This record gives sequence, structure tokens and C-alpha cells, in this order.
Amino acid sequence: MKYDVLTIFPEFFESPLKQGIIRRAIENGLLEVEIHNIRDYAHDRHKTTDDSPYGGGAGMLMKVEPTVEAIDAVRSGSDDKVILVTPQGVPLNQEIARELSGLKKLIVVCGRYEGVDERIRDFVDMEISIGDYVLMGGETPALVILESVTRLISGVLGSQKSIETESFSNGLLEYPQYTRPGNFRGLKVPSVLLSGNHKEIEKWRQQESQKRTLERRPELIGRQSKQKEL
Ligand code: 4GY
Repeated sequence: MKYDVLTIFPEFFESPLKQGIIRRAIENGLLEVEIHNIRDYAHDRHKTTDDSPYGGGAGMLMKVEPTVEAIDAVRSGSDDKVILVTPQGVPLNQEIARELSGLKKLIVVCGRYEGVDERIRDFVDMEISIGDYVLMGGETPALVILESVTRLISGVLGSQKSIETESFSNGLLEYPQYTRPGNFRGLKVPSVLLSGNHKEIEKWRQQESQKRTLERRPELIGRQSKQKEL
């Protein structure tokens, strides 16, 4: 997958791309990330990317021309998707991450200042929110999407099995997990996990998963079939 990011803070992405699984995916040629500076598409000699809103009001807005010219410059054609990250977008979930992971090229536009000129929306295919809170810019959301999508690209994670059995892959929260020691300050590992009875272990995990989802995220229960095989 090619992942293009349009931002006025390209340095923001330097360290995250050098770590862990994302770095390895890049090294293995499964992922290519290119960070584009929207400022390079500003036309005036001050490289202006913001301006005050028509009608007045506090704060500055991301200008339409540099942003749209940057989109035009990186857009290549079919099978690419231009995404604007914004609290007004469709909430990101595992199903959306799965869908995006199958595309050849994603172009993610990061807003800054107090918002973007509304006309930028006419040049994007999709708007995504990473949650109901307000950040200072779209850079963190662009990294969140990159991370959730990268681990779903085939070949990126060692075993597909760990993807299939984890939280959300079946629409439920993950069951409790333990590693050594068997007793930590009196907190014991459930005996079924030491039993060697794989059928019982599987049953226990499904029950715990169900119980935890019901307690913490009851709204996920009805959506199980929708999220299945994610
Ligand atoms: N939440 N999900 C989010 C965000 C910051 C001003 C527009 C979010 O996606 N983006 O909070 N973004 C704002 C800052 C310009 C983006």
C-alpha cells in the first residue's frame, strides 16, 4: 500500500515511521509512506496556508488552494482514496480499517488551525473521525489510521491467527490473558488455563469475551455479525 499524507507539519511523522511494525512493513516493501508538505503548494512568498473566515469569527482556516493543489499532485487515479480526517467524519472502526487495508493508495489530508475551508470537502472521497474529542490537528488521526490499517495488510503481521482471534476481529472484546508467574502477590491465573484442556480453555475464553463485552461495551453485542471476519 502507498500511504500519502498531506500536512503542514511533516516532521510530526519522522519518529513514528521509524518504529516497530510500521518500519518493518516499509523495509519489507509492503508499505510505502510519503509525507507531503502542503506549504510547498502555497503560491505567495510567505507560503501562506491559512486565512481568516468569511463572516468573521475567531481563529484561522486552512486555505483551499494549497490543500487542493497538493491533493491533485499526489492523486494518481483508480483505486486511490482521499481521506480528510475530521471530528465530523465517519467514526473509525475495525471494519473501516479492514476495508482501507485492501486499497492500493490512501491519501490522507491533515487539517490544522481551527478548521478547513468547506470547499476542500469537494475534493475528498471520505471523511474519517478517530473519536469524539478535538485534537489540534489531523496528524495524530493520520497516524492512528496508518497503524490500524498497516497491521491488516497481508504479510505485515507474523501470524494471521493472532489477527483473527483478537479484540474486535469477532466484534467482541478480548478475553483476559496471563503469562508467568502463575501467582503474583496472591493474584492467581485461572486454573482452566493451566489444565491443558483446549476445549475447556476455548469455552472459557468465549464466555469471558462475551461477559466483558456485555459489561463494558454492550452496544457492540448486536453488531457482532457485521464485524465478523474482520
Ligand atoms: N477527533 N478525528 C480529529 C480532530 C483536529 C482543526 C480540523 C478527530 O479526526 N480528526 O480532532 N482533528 C481538528 C483541528 C482542524 C481537525
